[in-house]
Amino acid sequence: MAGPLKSGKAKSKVNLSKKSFGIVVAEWNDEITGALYEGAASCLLSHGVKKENIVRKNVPGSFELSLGGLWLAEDKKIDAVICLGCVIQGDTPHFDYICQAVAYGITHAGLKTKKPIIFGVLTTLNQQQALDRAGGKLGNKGEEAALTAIKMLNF
Ligand code: DLZ
Repeated sequence: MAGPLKSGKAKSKVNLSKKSFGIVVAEWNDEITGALYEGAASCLLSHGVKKENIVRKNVPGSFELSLGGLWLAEDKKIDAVICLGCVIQGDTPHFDYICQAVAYGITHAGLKTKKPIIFGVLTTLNQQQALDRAGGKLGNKGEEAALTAIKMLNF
């Protein structure tokens, strides 16, 4: 296999109908992050996760995903968290600061809570690269993030 499972079905030994997922969605670039959410949620549903066991929370931007993810993971009812965002490079170095901060923050939140907190953040050079990865010609990274969460619950 050249990389992780990007779409389709993941085998699950755990009963996913009994698992709860938190999905944190950044409002910046909401056309993209909305599509990532649809990909993640439909993937979870197709694996037997109950609709009522998918909790969506929005945060303003990708920078806030770490704290939003941490808060959801601290909830005893939540088994895994998926963080969805899209940072598009601009003229200033904001891109590097936000990407580094959110990558570190999500890692830290997972280690602190000992729960899977998945990094579903697109870090692209332009809008087209983001569209390609949010249901376009390169698939949907939200779906990939959901499959990663399922795999981690099967660790
Ligand atoms: C400020 C900012 C900029 C310039 N670009 C993005 C972006 O491309 N994607 C994204 O998710 N958020 C962006 N933000 C907002 C920051 O993530 C954050 O919400 C603000 O800096 C407030 O903390």
